[in-house]
Amino acid sequence: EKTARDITFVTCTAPVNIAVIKYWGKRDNDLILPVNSSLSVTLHQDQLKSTTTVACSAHFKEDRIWLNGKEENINQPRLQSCLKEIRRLVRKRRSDGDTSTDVLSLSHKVHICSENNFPTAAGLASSAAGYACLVYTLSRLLGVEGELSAIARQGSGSACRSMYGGFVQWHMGMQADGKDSVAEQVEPESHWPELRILILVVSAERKPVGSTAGMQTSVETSSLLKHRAQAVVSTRMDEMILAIRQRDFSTFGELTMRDSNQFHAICLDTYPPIFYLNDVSRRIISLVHRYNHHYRETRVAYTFDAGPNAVIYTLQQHVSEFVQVVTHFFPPETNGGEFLKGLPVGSVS
Ligand code: 2P0
Repeated sequence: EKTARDITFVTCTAPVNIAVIKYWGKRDNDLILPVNSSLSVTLHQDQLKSTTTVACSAHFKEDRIWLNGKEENINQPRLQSCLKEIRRLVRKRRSDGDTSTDVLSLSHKVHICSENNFPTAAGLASSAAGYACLVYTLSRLLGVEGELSAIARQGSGSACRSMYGGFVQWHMGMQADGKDSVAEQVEPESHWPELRILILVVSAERKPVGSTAGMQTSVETSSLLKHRAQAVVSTRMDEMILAIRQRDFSTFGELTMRDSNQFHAICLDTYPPIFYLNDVSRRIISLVHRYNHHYRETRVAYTFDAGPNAVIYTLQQHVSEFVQVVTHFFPPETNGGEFLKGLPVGSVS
């Protein structure tokens, strides 16, 4: 935290998270309450991340926001929800009798500057890191504590999981007000230091159907989505948490691939169908299965979000060989890929 004349500002960073049990579908669109719980791994702090500075001053006339250097509309409902909820916590702290100077005036306006160190268009969970970072930075600037993941959730569902490092579960919750729809750390990043994430960028193009619109159509039309929420995720979540606790990569990897496949099956079951995977994505899926079959062991697992890019989970000892295999079948000069990285898991700070 720094003070330049009468401006107070704070800068924080938050990493991207990659789900191994996917969130797809809301039961409440305004509060962003999901139809099922999900689980993800947060990347390391110095990898793919958002950096946000929030400044506060009595001289600012209105709240403003810049994303990657360009001013954006501050009146977006999700942004307004986050600002409103943080200011509600400030008011609560005030009404609880706290008059310390780090609780800044409620009448002060904020200026927000947020940047990603990765291409937003690549569909790599930019909203998750962005909203997690915004909410955390605001909370530091305004000196408030509380259930911040429930606030980040109202910016973007998956953002609540980037509030913690390591292995993070987003509990769907039962309440209509969403107070119990929060993220919780299952294990810290130090629990499984050999785990690695590779991102295979198949295309940096913007996705044709955004997650918010896509999952809404899925909720309205897919019976597979209902089946998954009612009969699959709960058991799979227990198995996944056990696999993580036991550092059982084989089970972790199989569950991750099955869950990615079921999510994309829901996309096909949506009417009209949504296609996020392309031919290169499907070739990567086949390659991973062939590779694992060769060793008669699940050494590598893929997962795909709302786009064609593959995220690969594996262990440190298999990274260099698998990267060689990938570059053999997808030579860098022909695949149009922009980067190929081995990223350790990490935490938010
Ligand atoms: C996930 N995805 O669990 C899943 C897998 C995409 C596929 O969370 O409407 O951007 O802002 O709550 O969080 C993307 O959904 O959607 C997402 P909103 P969000 O990571």
